[in-house]
Amino acid sequence: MNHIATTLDVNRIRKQFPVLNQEVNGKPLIYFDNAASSQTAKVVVDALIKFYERDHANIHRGIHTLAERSTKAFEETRERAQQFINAGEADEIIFTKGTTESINLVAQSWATKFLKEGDEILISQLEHHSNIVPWQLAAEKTGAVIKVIPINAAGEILQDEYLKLLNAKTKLVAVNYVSNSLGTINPVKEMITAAHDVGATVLIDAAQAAPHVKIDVQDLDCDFLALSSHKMYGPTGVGILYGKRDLLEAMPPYQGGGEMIKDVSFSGTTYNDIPYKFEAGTPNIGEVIAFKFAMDFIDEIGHEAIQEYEHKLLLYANDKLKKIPGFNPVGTAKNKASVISFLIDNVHPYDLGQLLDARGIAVRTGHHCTQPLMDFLGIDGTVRASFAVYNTEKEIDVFCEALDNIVKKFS
Ligand code: 7TS
Repeated sequence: MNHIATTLDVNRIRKQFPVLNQEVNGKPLIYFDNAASSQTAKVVVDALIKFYERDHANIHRGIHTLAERSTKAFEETRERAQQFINAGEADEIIFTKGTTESINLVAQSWATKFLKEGDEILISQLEHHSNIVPWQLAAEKTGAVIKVIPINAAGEILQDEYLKLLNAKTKLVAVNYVSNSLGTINPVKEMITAAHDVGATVLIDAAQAAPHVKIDVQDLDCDFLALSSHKMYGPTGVGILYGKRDLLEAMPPYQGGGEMIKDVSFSGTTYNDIPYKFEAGTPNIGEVIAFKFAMDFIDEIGHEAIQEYEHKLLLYANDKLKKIPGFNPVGTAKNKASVISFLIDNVHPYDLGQLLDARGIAVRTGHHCTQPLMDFLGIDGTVRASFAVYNTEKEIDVFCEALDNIVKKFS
């Protein structure tokens, strides 16, 4: 692998993202909507093109050369993902279409088998709808009850309150590693240990953590972990569910169809071993294959270098933004990823989003699929700028200058 230098060289990294070299509304594009979806690295796009131009065949089903090629590359991504999150074995990696599907898989398969009336599911006030609604559906089916771990005004989970909520009835704790709306990095390792002390199973929503933080599922000792490729410079339509082998083996299938069976007859069907038991039907083969290159891309730069660089961008932006009249940060946790949510006095977030877009700057506005969090904060939404490894201080300068101009127009 020789695309990226071992130390972070942003100019070299930007060469992997030709999409950034374009004008939007007559201005150079500044892409600060990375928490929603990051841009796709060229090595990933090249792998996708190669698959569709040369290797396309269905997997696990044919003995012809193309089928063998695609099956081999598909399974290589599983091994790469195992390595990327340090899972004990590749069979503990299930391909899904993203974090949402990974969580729904656990909520439908594990939860409906193992939860019963009166059991408690703990989630935090910080969760994305994808880590709320599947549990509401599971609670409706099983009679389990959802309890919410409170947070403080800075957007940090109140650990004392969390410990108080844990009890013998707690069967599942499902929390995010990094908050998409506020960027809070949660102390998930400690939270997992405390949950295990009362015998609870833990799912970590790592959708926002995966591009920024080194994930080690064995060190964390989480039972399940979910992530999405499209937030990691990879293709859309691919995600991972990591699960410990004993849990996955005890779970019923999530969907029925081809590939997830051993034998089918009208008198009964026997299911395949993990991970195939949970991979019914033809998956996003090319996208899974290309996802490997996204993990290579991240690992070549290195999580340490990524975190250091992005933290520098965060501090730089914080420093400049606080000088803008009427700027109010939303979410000021001590331990934060490179996400800045904010409001500006007397300017609606939606207007800000549009006026920034008119200047070529992409940010996200709204509730960011965290309505319960917005309710807690007493707001409808925020403007969110989220930085990736290809963003620069110069872009932050242009962004702050644009905001300053917009604010002046409104005052
Ligand atoms: N969990 C978290 C913490 C997320 O940030 C997201 C997506 C999801 C789950 C769902 O991921 P998906 O890949 O299955 O869609 N977050 C966002 C966001 O902040 N803006 O757009 C999508």
